[in-house]
Amino acid sequence: MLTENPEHGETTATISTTAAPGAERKGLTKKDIAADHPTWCPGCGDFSVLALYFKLIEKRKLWHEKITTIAGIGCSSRFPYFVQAHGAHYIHGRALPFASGISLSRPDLHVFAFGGDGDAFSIGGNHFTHTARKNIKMTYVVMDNWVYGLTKKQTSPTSPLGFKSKTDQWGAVDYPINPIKQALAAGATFVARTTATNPNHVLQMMEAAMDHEGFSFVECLSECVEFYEGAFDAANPRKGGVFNEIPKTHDVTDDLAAYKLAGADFPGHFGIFYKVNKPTKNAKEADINKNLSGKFPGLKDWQILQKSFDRMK
Ligand SMILES: Cc1ncc(C[n+]2csc(CCOP(=O)(O)OP(=O)(O)O)c2C)c(N)n1
Ligand code: SF4
Ligand SMILES: [Mg+2]
Repeated sequence: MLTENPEHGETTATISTTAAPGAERKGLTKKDIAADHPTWCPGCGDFSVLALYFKLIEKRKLWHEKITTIAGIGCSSRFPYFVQAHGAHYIHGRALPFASGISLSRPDLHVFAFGGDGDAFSIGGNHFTHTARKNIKMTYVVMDNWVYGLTKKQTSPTSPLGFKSKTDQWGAVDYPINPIKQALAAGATFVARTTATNPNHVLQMMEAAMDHEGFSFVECLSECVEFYEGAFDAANPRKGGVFNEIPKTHDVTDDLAAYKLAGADFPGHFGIFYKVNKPTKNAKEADINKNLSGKFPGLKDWQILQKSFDRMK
């Protein structure tokens, strides 16, 4: 498959690897998964997230044909270009509807979506809400850098008050959203927070998210060294900050406790805020399909659908 981004005119080839019949299939190595050389600025936090995604694929022996990597538009959303696997760099803010279609039609795949704070919470804000409330099975990692990086420094929905940007030359006046609170309020069934400067923790959160049966959301702080340098120093012990994990006593099934925890001043807490099991839209639709196909033995799905359309005429 060849994916193309009309905005940047780039293309990337994606491959599927199969072993010869009878031969044992080896796990993918980083060499098998790495595609184009990432075009991010040296020092960008997004490199770390990509490296850990490769690690996840290697560790969990995910084959090319079993994963898909989807993103919207932004620096962070260039992600699928750098992964040698099936995926798409889609429309700004629309990664989740695209990923939803894949998830609902291909329950055998692990669907991963990546994006930035602008992509997720500005233009894609409504899609975030509805994908979360429908509990569509996928993992969504938002690389939050508190700024629009690709378009060279505009205020994003997570930029703090007073942030000076091209759209707020005198400092941001709009109250920022809190991604964790947003995800909880929307109905996400797995909500976690991590930071690109703590690789082990990023991998841990991505693995737990992938194993969750439902919509799993991970906010990953990822510094834009070009337009918001030092934004997350307070969360980085190597820069004199603190990395506070969520207290072990926290009950991850308690949404109110999670909401309260998410309200802590920056740098706040890192880890899994919320995790509950609730039927997914995938499972509910599969049930509907099963019941209907029982009523129309011998008919294919599209023929049953056609019958419904014919009745509506
Ligand atoms: C419909 C549409 N509106 C606006 C843009 C311009 N645009 C591209 S990326 C972007 C924001 C990117 O910010 P973010 O999602 O935070 O990603 P980052 O670059 O910071 O990783 C904007 C406004 C666009 N590509 N399409
Ligand atoms: S502009 Fe910022 S977000 Fe974009 S690649 Fe450079 S450092 Fe990363
Ligand atoms: Mg951003």
